[in-house]
Amino acid sequence: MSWWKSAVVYQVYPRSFADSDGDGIGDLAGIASRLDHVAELGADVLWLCPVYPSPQDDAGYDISDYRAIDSTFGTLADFDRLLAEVHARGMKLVTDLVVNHTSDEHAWFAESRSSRDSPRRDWYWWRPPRAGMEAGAPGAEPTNWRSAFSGPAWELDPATGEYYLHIFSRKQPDLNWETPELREAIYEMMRWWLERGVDGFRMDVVNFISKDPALPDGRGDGGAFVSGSEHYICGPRVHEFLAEMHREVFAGRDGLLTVGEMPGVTVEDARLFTDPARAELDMVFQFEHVQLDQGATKWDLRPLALRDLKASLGRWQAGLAERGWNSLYWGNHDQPRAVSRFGDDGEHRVRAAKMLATVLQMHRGTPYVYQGEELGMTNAPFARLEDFRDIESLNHYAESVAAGADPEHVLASLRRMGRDNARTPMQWDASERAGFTTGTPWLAVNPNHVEINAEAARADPDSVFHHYRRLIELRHSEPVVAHGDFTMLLPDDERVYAFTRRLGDVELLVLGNFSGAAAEAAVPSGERWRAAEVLVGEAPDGPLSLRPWEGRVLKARSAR
Ligand code: TEU
Repeated sequence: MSWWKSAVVYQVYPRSFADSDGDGIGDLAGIASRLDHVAELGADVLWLCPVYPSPQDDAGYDISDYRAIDSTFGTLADFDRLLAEVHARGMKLVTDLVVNHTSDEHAWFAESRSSRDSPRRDWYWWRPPRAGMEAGAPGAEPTNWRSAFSGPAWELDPATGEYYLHIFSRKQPDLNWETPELREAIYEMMRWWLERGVDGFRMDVVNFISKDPALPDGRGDGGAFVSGSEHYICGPRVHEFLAEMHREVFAGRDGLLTVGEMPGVTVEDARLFTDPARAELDMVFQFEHVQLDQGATKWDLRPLALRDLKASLGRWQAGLAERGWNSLYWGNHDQPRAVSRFGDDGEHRVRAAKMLATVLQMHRGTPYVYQGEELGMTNAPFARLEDFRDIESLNHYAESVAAGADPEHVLASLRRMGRDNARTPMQWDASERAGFTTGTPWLAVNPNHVEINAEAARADPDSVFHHYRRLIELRHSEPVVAHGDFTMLLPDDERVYAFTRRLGDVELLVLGNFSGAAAEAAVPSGERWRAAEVLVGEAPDGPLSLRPWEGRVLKARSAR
């Protein structure tokens, strides 16, 4: 029963959605008070980023207790109320499951680090210093792996003289999934949330959970430390673990959605993860299309070539056509704002935001809308380092400036790629704090909220918001959108994104102009399409003529 094939997911980043108590940080009661916005959009599922107790070293992705709510966000009673409110609107609630690592303040880690013979020692990855070296000496880390948040992926615990592995911050020690008791504890916790009524999980970096237990050094020459990710991305037991999780947690339960976040996953692996016959996950988030404008690291900015975008997304469409399923996204809490990154956030902002929505939502797969995307929210005008909050950006700045990089150059890349762009408060109205809080927001409100906000968007029938609403409605009412096949057209066109979808005798042609100049879509069977019905958008200059950043969907019936 794949109900999620015709569903659209709306992602809520709780810190930045709505603050009910004036402390400047969003909370569960705030989300509950704004649910009608999501319901009106027509979303079927709400994905809630982590709200568990956390020292907030990585904005909640460092969890210190899996079965409670951080007091910043509210209480378990608030969670239950939110869940009931979501269900009352006919929507489902999917929570974030972060089980590649915990916080170093989780009771499991406290026990694990307490001594070398702690019964929970093997719940994390502990290793002695590199052979022949003194603990704490430069280069004595057990492997040369780098942390995703700069510096080595190992931290020395002086009390026991061993290092623990942390792929993310040093306050996010990696769990050791080789230990059966740890896996059982996680499954039990997941069942606890399902019994509470949640409808599934978005699983954080879940393709990192199986490491090569030999922990070999990483390959390549990036200086003293290299990624090492070839030893933990889709590691040797990852399919086994996810199949086991499915048996232990999901088997026999209906109506759920599971999506694995998987940096570095290939199409071939994704097909295995999402093949229903294998019973692992419903879908995965892949990262290829959000790395095409990046070089060796995410801070290495490169212009995006539309041909590369089409080649990549087209390959994913083809690769998961027969077996498996795609999730579709332009942005989330880790990515810059879509309209600023892939479109135009100046003169053509509204048209570009609509075009991006049209193109993405008409792909085959389950679309994810990140909060504010439905308003065409943009990147933020961060001026100085002090304007940023994210650990990834702050650590990267400190490391590269210490290594001699030009601070202005580093700041420029933070402005473009930094995760705080996606995390500025949701823009509800034109008032001073955008209707997000009555206090001081934890991250500054984008000054453009006076123009870009939900209140204005809902009042304007031509807004980005109403465009999203119509696209979601279309997915619900036109079976070809969810179930049709997919054919990419014009792979070499540098400006026009074009593809068809077909189911039975219904065919859609989807067009997007990824440029600031007018463009003609030179698609095959042009005559037929010129006579077709305009299903989404307008066509003042003709069905195949696109204004700057314009998107469109045409519908035809074949005579077969
Ligand atoms: O992100 C995983 C991830 O690999 C990246 O998207 C990450 O955000 C980083 O920018 C790499 O450059 C997930 C969460 O979505 C993210 O918010 C967490 O920080 C991370 O895992 C650790 O839990």
